[in-house]
Order: sequence, then C-alpha cells, then structure tokens
Amino acid sequence: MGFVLYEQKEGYAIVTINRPEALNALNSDVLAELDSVFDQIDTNVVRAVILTGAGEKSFVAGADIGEMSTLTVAEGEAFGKRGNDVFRKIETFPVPVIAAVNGFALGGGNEIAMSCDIRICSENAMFGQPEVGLGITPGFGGTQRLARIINPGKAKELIYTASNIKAPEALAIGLVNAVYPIEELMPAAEKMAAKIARNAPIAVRACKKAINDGLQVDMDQAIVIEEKLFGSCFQTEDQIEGMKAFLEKRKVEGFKNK
Ligand code: CO8
Repeated sequence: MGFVLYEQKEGYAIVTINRPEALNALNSDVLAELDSVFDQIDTNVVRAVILTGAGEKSFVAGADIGEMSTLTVAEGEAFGKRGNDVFRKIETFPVPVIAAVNGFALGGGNEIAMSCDIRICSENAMFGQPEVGLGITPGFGGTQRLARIINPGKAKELIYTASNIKAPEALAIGLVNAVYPIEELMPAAEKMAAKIARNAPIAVRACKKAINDGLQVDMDQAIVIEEKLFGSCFQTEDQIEGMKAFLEKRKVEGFKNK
C-alpha cells in the first residue's frame, strides 16, 4: 500500500489519499487501495473515519484523466462502476466518515467528498464537476449526489457549466458544513471525529443508517426504519449505562459498543 495511508487514533482513524504528484487523482490503483483500506477498518474500535488528501494543495483532483482518455464505452462503464462501488462502500460504511477537503475537490474529488457523511474544508478548497468540459458526464455519482445535497437547480448549473466554486460559496450552498484555515482543518476534523467517538457507537451507527436509508423511501416507510433502529438500541449495555448515568446525575463511564 502506498497510494492510501491509514492512521489509527484513539476511537477514530484517518485515511489519506496519497498521490500528491498527481494532486491525488484517482486511478485504478488508488481506488483498489481505498477499497481495501475501508474493508480492513475494524469498526469495533474505530467509531469515525476522516478522509483527506496528502499535501496542502489538493484533496482529490478527480479521476485520472490519463487513464480514462483511451477507454471504450464498456471500459468507461466499468471504470464508473469501480469508482461507484468504492464510493458507495464509503457512503454506507457503518460509522460516520468526515471529508476534510484540503484543496481541489474536482470531478471524482467532489464525488468522493459527497459520499462522506460530513464535509468540512480549508479556505483554499475548490469544488466542481468539470466533466462536461472533458466530454463526459460525472461518473462517480456526481449527477446523483450533488442534486441531493444541494438544491437541484444549483447542481444542474454547476454540472452544465462545469464551473468551479471556492470554499465560501460551497459553504453558502450547503456543500460543506464549515471552512477553516488550512492548518486548522485537520484539528477541527479530529475534534469532530473524537466527539462522535465519545457517543454511544451503536446509536451513532443506527442514526447513520436511519438517515441514509430513510432518505431513499417515503415518510411512512422512513419512520418505520427509525422505529426499528430506535428499538434496536434498547437493552444494549450502552443504552442502560447512558440512561443510568443521566438518572444518577453523573457522566457516562465510557460507552462500550455493546
Ligand atoms: N488526472 C490525472 N492527472 C492529474 C489530474 C487528474 N484529474 N489532476 C491533476 N493531475 C496532474 C497533472 O497532470 C500534473 O501532472 P504533471 O506534473 O505530470 O504534469 C499534476 O497533477 C499537477 O497538476 P497541474 O500542473 O495541472 O497543477 P495546477 O496547479 O496547474 O492545476 C488543477 C491544478 C486546476 C486541479 C488542474 O490540475 C486540473 O484542472 N486538473 C484536472 C481537474 C479535473 O478536470 N478533474 C475532473 C476529472 S474527470 C472526473 O473526475 C470524472 C469522475 C468520474 C469518472 C467516471 C469514469 C467513467
């Protein structure tokens, strides 16, 4: 492994896409390593993941244009599927994934950030879907996720015009939750991950599943998804301890993920 770095911290992990000489562009090798790294994360210990890019210039500058330039129709579809499978793995990963966007998040870079639960970025971040300027559509979920995360009219404008936007506009349209000076980005991401990690892990996972699954169905079905997941928290050691601590007016000893 070399294109993706993994660092285990207390309760959370940092996954870094590490191909700085190509601004962390996603080729097949990077995608394969990302897939494998997420497969190996032990979610019994890791309660949140931060995804970022190596260096201070780029999060991910897109899918690798060199690799894509000679693809046939069938190969293009297969490459799209390879990316989509990895990104869907991140989106449905059992614990929350925070994108710490440290520079360019273009094409596949914006798309992988959108597969994460939460996006925060540095002041030098730039977002966009430049694909139509390259003769293709977004192919790693951009047409679908951008139109769900921000308003569809704005998503269409950004995709049809292939315009890049800077961090303040990304914040204004709700694509990111917060903007930090570059040196404060990782500390902020780690503070958020640590805060998530201190909460009851079974409940946090159930919240992620409830929100993600519920958004795919109508409200009558969505509310049943929540009821089931809500019910599943009861009689866990963490639910018993969490409520006992409240009633005894003391702090939780530390959730056990049980
Ligand atoms: N792919 C391959 N290499 C890249 C990419 C990329 N996406 N982005 C940057 N690089 C490489 C450059 O070629 C350059 O390499 P070298 O030093 O060997 O020439 C190196 O990174 C540094 O880049 P620049 O010299 O261009 O750096 P600048 O600071 O001048 O510019 C930019 C930075 C503006 C980010 C510029 O590099 C750029 O425009 N990059 C391409 C951005 C882009 O268009 N991304 C979208 C790609 S399409 C996509 O992601 C589709 C996803 C879905 C695919 C579905 C497949 C079917």
